[in-house]
Amino acid sequence: MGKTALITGITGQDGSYLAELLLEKGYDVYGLIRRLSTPNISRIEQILDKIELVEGDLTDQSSLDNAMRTAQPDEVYNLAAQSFVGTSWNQPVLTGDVSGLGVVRILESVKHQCHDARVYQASTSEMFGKVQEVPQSETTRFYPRSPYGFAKVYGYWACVNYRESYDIHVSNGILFNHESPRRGIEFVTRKITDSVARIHHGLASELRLGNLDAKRDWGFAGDYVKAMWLMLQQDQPDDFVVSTGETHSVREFVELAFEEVGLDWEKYVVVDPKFVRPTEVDLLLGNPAKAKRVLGWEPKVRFEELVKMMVKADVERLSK
Ligand code: NAP
Ligand code: F7E
Repeated sequence: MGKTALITGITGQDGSYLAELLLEKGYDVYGLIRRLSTPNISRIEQILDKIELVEGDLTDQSSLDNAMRTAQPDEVYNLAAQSFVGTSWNQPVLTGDVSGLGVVRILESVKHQCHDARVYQASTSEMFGKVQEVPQSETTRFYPRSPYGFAKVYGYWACVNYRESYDIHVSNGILFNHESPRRGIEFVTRKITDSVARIHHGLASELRLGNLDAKRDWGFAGDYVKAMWLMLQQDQPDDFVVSTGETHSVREFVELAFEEVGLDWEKYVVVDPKFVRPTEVDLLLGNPAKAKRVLGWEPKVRFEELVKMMVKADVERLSK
């Protein structure tokens, strides 16, 4: 018999790629979806007839219990979060409630409704924050630099604790930044590629950004959801860094994106203090050796290809 998965955050970037991957593998896929005045289903429109949506919210325990009872999942992928670091300073309590306490609600629900389900928790390189060593691995000490970062550290340790206290098969994927044409428009990569496409089509004349010196280990979301799945196929739950092992600055991303449409970025980019954060994560560089060794996972899409893919998609979208 095929397996059943429940994905929280199915309407997000990763949720949509993961749902497609699991459908390809023959899973019955359930997705938790929260009530909004205008439904946000643009990323999953192409698979709506193949998945089941269950209403629920990470801040509401009974809705999570109901989702677990309805789906009876073999695997639970907890991808839902208030995931934008910038917003987390303006909404620190909400961020803690959804991205931190929400993890405990999921674990409680699994404990009571479907104890044998395997759980994936969307942990993050933002937990390393002000990095204590380079590159960062599973043993690097955390030093979060935002309300998002410290909410995720709470969620991470909740998973470790439920694994040890209740024998729940729960794994943390410590994923470094991963992007795609489906990335939310507020994140820097997509903000850049969308603006490059607008400038290319004559729809905009400048791009306002914050810190161009920040460095990130950027990969492709389509590659990273495969690592999530692989983690839940292991007999033993564990924690894994998922990254490319390369780091690039925001400035490098900008240069390459403008180059793709034959423009000189320095004529269009304006540094605006409005986009500079109260505390910055200056440098992220992950060591994915354990994911390679244990899971056999490696990223396929490299930095240049990722930038090209995203610029191309935005140029095509806006030409319609
Ligand atoms: P995303 O595009 O922002 O998607 C977040 C999802 O969470 C959306 O489906 C959103 O639903 C849902 N959500 C938000 N608040 C919720 C609530 N209260 N109850 C239920 N659902 C809620 O994020 P992503 O890039 O796909 O990332 C997926 C997960 O990985 C997140 O947990 C993120 O923190 C983590 N992560 C991301 C990266 C990255 O680089 N992308 C790296 C490491 C970790 P709506 O559509 O209704 O808003
Ligand atoms: O910022 C700098 C900004 O918002 C990247 C989330 O998926 O990855 C993501 O978090 C860098 C930062 O992503 C602008 O200061 C400059 O240094 O694209 P971002 P993030 O904060 O790294 C981690 C792994 C997650 O877990 C999160 O959920 O770019 N930057 N100028 C800017 N950033 C934005 N957004 N906008 C700017 O104008």
